[in-house]
Amino acid sequence: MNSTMFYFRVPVKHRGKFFIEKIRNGKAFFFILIFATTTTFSQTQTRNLSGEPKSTWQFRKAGDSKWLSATVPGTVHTDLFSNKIIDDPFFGDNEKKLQWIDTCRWEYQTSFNCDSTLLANRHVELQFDGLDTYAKVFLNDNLILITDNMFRTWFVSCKSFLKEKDNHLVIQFESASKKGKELARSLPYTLPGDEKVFTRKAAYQYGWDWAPRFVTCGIWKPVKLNWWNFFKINDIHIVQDEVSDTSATMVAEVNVKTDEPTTVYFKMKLENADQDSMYFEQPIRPGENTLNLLFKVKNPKRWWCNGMGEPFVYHLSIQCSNVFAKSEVKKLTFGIRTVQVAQDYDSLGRSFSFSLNGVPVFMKGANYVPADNFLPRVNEKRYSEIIQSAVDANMNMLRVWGGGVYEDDQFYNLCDENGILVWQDFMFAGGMYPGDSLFVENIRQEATDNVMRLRSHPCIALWCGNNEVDEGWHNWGWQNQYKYSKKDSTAIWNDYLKIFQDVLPKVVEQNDPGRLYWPSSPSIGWGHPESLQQGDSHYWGVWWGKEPFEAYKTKVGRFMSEYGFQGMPSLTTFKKFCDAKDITPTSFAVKNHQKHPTGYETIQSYLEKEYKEPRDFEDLIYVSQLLQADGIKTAIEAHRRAKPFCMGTLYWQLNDCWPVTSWSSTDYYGEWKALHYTVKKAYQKYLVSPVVDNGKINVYVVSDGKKETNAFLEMKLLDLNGAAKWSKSFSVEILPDSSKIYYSVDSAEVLKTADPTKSVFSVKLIKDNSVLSENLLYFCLVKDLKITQPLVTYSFSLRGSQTILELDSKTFVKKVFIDFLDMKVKLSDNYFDLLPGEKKTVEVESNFTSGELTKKIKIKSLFDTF
Ligand code: BMA
Repeated sequence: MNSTMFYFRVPVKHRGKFFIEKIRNGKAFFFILIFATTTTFSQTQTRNLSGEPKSTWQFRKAGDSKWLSATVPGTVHTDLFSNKIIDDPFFGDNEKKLQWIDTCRWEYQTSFNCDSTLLANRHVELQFDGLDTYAKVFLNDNLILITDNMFRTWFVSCKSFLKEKDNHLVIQFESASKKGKELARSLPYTLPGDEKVFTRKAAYQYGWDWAPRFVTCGIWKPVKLNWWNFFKINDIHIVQDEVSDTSATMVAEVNVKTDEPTTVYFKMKLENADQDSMYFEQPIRPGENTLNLLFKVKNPKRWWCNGMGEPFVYHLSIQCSNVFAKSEVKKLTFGIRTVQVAQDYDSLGRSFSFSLNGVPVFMKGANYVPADNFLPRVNEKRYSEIIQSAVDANMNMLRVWGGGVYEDDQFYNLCDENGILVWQDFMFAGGMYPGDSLFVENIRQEATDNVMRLRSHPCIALWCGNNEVDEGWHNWGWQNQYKYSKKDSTAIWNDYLKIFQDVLPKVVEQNDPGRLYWPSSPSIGWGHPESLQQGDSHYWGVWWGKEPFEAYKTKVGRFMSEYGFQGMPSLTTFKKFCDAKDITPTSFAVKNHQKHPTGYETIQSYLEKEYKEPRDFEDLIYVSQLLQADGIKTAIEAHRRAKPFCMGTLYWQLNDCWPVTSWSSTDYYGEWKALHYTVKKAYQKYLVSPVVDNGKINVYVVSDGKKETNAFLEMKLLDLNGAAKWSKSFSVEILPDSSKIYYSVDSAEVLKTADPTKSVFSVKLIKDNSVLSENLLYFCLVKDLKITQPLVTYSFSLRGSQTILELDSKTFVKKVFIDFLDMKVKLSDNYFDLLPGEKKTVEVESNFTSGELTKKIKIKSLFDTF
């Protein structure tokens, strides 16, 4: 494209709205002049006060005379820790000793200069991206802001309070838990959820069944100083209008604020598309103006989720100008895609099926919880490791759970770039909320701030009102527990309806129309049969209900948004929060790093059924991980086999906020538990899944592929020395987007006289010499398998630049665990069964040489725990 195209304003009416549309040529020279020469007042500038040039922030306990150095963004706990006032909050049972922190008031201060040019601007404002939670902000002794919601962004016009030298900014934090308790006392009844439901603060920080209680406070997001003269761009929202293969019509909804009538000009450029800059012109009125700039993207590339294609993200730059001034260049991204949720009535209930760009997609993923109790510690590297672990495990969706936070922009950017759709909860979980007008207004603002911040991300799939609030109210016996009168009960439920059926859906409708608002997850509690016929389900019959893993095979709903089982983190992780002498099941440290009231007992009761009693703590860790992986594998495969009845599975939970025994598949330090390797295989595009049903072995193949493909199905019954006792292979035409039994046989016919305790049924789906999916089926409990002393041999080699670890054994090996202890090593597979005579290839990613790896490697298998 050689010539530059220039456009000027012609408001056109389209679908009831006015758009500013491009027109060829016209005022070409004028536009060039505007953007090339308007430099007099380069305006809308921002300075980050958080850490400039190095942190000048200090903090102290209210009433103390001494100020200590602070990190902003940060939290009071991490500041106390880095000043060596407290020990590591995560270590041992320090949590118990640190509860005094949240009963105190804390103060932060900094000072900064503003040069005369800055002060000459008509507008100067302070922007607080996140204050946790009850704060009073003073600028040069003037109270300029009072806050009560950590999820909101606050802007304060402050020019009149500023001077050139030594501006003193002080932020005082009240105790959120005290404030919550005080608010709770103002109601005539007790709300489930204690003080936390009164405070708009991340609920998990009050303690959860996987989180410690650290009700922290502080300046948890950046503080900025903004200044401008003539106009300010408040917001840019990219909306998709019409899309065909050759063209997409998009609208940049730009919100601009001005003092005086003026004409603004926009220069817009798609940075990563072969298209010319676009120019727009529009007179604006004093106050806020929303301008709809219509633009086209030629031959648009769609955004696809992981496994379906490229998650293509467009990079757009926008600059605004009038004849006196121009704004900084704003950079933003967007994707071209549609996401819908079909809820069609059928003979079995009502579907719940996501489709992307009109194509139904089975959702494979997990629930995401905040990655730290002290959120400012989560940096871009940590976010990318977490999202990468989702991508590596073949996921296409994460649910941002409602007891945490609306995540940082970096999280959503990474989801956009990696094709991970986000089920976004609003931040309400497991309690009932007050409904007074102040509280409701606060929520409305919070929801508006966050919907506006996140709506242009292609990853956002739906907005969900809350986590387990509806379920709790209807199924957890709160009415009896709190002895509500009929009147109280009605009042509490009406408050629920106000927030989740009125305020939040309206915020979504107004700010992100077209995106589904789903009031509560799950839509129906797991005790009710209807929960498996419609909506999304949290199935906790396994774990909370103590039902066996087998129950996962039948308790399959339309969209499984939660289910889970705990596994312990690795010994390396235990060593990071425990003294060696405390690594015992009964130590305070180990007990404190299990937050479920009967967590270890529940693990033990399932373990006894399936496994032999582990010899020691190290074995317990390993076996607990195997158990967790067995359970969730059973669930995931059942969910996928039930496609298209079931169209999604998100297990509980992907990650942790501290080192703990929990339902997570990757721990606080990013280490993969056995479960995560298992998920990676269970979420492959093609899944071969053998299952015994009514005396028959049914071999399913599940395909998430959009095209028919042929492959080779190879099945064998092997004894534990590798001798084939039965075999069958044939080619199969795998139907697109399907789940189907491709082979069914009486298990007696396969087993014949074989000893079930010495047999394994192996099934492989092979295409062009590579294995698309493989799986094993056993005919007895793990503890009854007659496994013998394994003899694993292994070697490292290089394939190109890729380090390869090859393993084999003459006898069957159950659950090979390759351990490099404290060395950071990423493996393509781990915790697998090794069949006699079959070579297993594992890709190894690390900064170590083969020699170093050989020195450190430890190989363990289940036999070693007997
Ligand atoms: C689910 C979640 C969390 C909880 C988890 C494990 O219901 O929504 O509230 O941590 O169960 O108990």
